[in-house]
Amino acid sequence: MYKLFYSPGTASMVIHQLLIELKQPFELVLVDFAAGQQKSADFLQLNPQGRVPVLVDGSIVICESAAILLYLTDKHQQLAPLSTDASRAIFLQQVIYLTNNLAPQLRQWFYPQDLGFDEYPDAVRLQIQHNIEQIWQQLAEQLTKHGPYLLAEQFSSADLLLTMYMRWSRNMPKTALAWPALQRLADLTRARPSWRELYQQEGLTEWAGF
Ligand SMILES: N[C@@H](CCC(=O)N[C@@H](CS)C(=O)NCC(=O)O)C(=O)O
Repeated sequence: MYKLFYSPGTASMVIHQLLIELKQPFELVLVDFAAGQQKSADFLQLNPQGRVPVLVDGSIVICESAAILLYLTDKHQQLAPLSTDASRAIFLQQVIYLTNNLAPQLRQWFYPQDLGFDEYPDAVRLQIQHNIEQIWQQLAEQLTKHGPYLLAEQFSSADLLLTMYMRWSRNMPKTALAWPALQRLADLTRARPSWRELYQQEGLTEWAGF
């Protein structure tokens, strides 16, 4: 059985929802951020970065949400095109684009201490906000032309990843839902039974969409 180290509403969400979608048995292990458990010696042995998610599959320990996503979709051959499918390249591109471009900007927004600040000076905060909004704009343009999903008509785990990132923008000055094509994708993901189950299991309420 998989073991997922998680914290509600954080980067572990996408893996949690994916495991529900894949109908795989898993055990959830709460990493209590308020108690600083992500920096405990035991947890640092699993992930020296002190971050969730971490997935344990027997003797295999995997960190990094995108890597876990690719590992699980390959292993179960669901929610991602197979390596022989024409859409595989675009799937990889979408996942890597999100994790290499959007995720670091969001991390900066929420973790000023990563850059040595307690709170950002206005100019820095505005620049990060601008960078994030530019990415929403690029994604929205793409989805307007070739949506509603990141693989056009084909729903995939990349959409779960993007929806998680969109959720994090809910209290930003301009949320991802300001772009209709992004709102459409978010609504499609949020209409899935796995989303409701995820919310119940993590005790989430905000941005439920149901
Ligand atoms: N690149 C990593 C980022 C993971 C990450 O930043 N997780 C955050 C929660 S969203 C975390 O564990 N934060 C705890 C901390 O930094 O102390 C991934 O995608 O898995």
